[in-house]
Amino acid sequence: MTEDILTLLKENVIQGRVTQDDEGFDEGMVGQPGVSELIEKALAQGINPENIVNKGLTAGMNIVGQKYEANEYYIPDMLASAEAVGVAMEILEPHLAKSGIKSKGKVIVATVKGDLHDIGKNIVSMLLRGAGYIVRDLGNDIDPQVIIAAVREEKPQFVGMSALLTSTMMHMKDTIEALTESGLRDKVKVIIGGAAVSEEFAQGIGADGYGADGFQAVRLVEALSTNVES
Ligand code: B1M
Repeated sequence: MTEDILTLLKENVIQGRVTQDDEGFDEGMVGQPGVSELIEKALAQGINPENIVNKGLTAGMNIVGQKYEANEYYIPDMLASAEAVGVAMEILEPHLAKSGIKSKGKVIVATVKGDLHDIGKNIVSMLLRGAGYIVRDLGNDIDPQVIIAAVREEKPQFVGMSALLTSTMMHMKDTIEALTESGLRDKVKVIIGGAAVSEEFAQGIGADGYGADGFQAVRLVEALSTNVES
């Protein structure tokens, strides 16, 4: 029974179905329970929230990632799945806290100053949440000093910045310099991403890593976590 619900959950993440009213990627699924109904059902049956996240949500998003890399899924499909996971995580959040599952760490995420592109950053935030991190999303058009203040106050292990414009990407460098000037640079790992930037750029500005997509961002944070105190 547990496995059935988790399998259904995984399939509905892949289908990008938030509720029973949604069509889904394959269509014709209206009326069948979506992710939100399945999460409620799983919780009512006492299924461990950690299994719900790992075997349902994250397992589903892993398949979505494979489909995206294989050009079988496009960005709207990925967004639908990411939204389903986001809704699921909102329902699960209080239960995760209650069940005593330790979060894997905290990540402050922002699109840099002058840049209003937030779709990619939102995907990264949702995937990180799905992978078990607490994400504080500062939004878009975020001044370096706002990031510094958030690091000081919230003491995250990671800062993640996104930039889509060649005219705004240098604010990533400004932010890293501001972290250094504030004596906070060695307290956080900095990862960056977005269409304007690259691995080479990340190295050039002294970031700790670059993620080409949301899944790479999660893998990067997981890899860097082994070197970070929580
Ligand atoms: Co604009 N825009 N845009 N735009 N826009 C681009 C980026 C552009 C490449 C289009 C083009 O000309 N071909 C171009 C930039 C050129 C350049 O700088 N070299 C451009 C421009 C010029 C502009 C304006 C200046 C246009 C104007 O007004 N004249 C203006 C600037 C506004 C501003 O920011 N100040 C502008 C405005 C907009 C809209 C508001 C209309 C809208 C944004 C809506 C929104 O985000 N809420 C928009 C859009 C939609 C785009 C395109 C078409 C799509 C961007 C997107 O959402 N991609 C874009 C062209 C393109 O990229 N094909 C374009 C989907 C998203 C999932 O991908 O964000 O790359 P992406 O995120 C990926 C990865 O990059 C990675 O993971 C994500 C998921 O896989 N990733 C990270 C992202 N952040 C990460 C962080 C990480 C790790 C990975 O770690 C922390």
